[in-house]
Amino acid sequence: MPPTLRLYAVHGSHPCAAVERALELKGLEYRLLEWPPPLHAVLQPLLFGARTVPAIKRGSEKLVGSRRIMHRLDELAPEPRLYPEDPALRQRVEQADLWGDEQFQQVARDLIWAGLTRRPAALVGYSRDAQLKLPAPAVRLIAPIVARGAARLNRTSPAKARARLEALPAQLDRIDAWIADGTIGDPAHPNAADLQLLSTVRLLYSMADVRQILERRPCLVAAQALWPPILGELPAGAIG
Ligand SMILES: N[C@@H](CCC(=O)N[C@@H](CS)C(=O)NCC(=O)O)C(=O)O
Repeated sequence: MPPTLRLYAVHGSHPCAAVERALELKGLEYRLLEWPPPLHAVLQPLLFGARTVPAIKRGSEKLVGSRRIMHRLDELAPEPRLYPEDPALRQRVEQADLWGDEQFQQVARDLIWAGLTRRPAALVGYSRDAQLKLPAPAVRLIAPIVARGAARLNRTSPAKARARLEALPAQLDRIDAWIADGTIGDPAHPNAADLQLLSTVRLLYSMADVRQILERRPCLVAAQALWPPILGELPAGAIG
């Protein structure tokens, strides 16, 4: 029997949602383990030698990072492919995936943690379907500390969030162009770049200050075809 695959995640993390969807698409069995933040910052380095999630463990094999994991999943279960076989298309998907991992993911982290620092009570909504069920008053109590800690880890601030918001339309244009040229956006065959980019779009849409920028965009439609909306909401005025 193959070893059980364990996915280590933090609830609400967009790259974790991307990897989880990849596992589902491939029909791979897995166990999800959600660290309650900020415990991940202590426990992930002990277990994986790195602080970030997603990470997977399969027997003695350990991997950290959404792109490394998705490449490995293509080896473990080749169909349906996350990285296309056609070399030209694969190159485009790899490029979009890389940009999503190294640039675009951080936009959502900078916005959400800056926003939650100003409106910590919103963390209650985002935690509603977490593995660790804490009563709402307990989440409300720890939310300011969690938000401030995460904002510090991500080096974000209200000023940085405002700058991120201004730069966002051009970044969404880039994703919509990848949909237009067929790099991503085939709902019947989501690839690694779909999961990487659209998981971030989905998280962005949970923030009221960002919604207007996303409305009617092809990337929002594509994200909504892959996932139901996120339960939480960052209220208007939290950013900006
Ligand atoms: N870009 C990397 C990093 C992911 C990343 O930064 N994940 C965040 C959650 S969305 C995290 O682990 N943050 C915790 C921390 O930095 O301590 C990936 O896709 O795996």
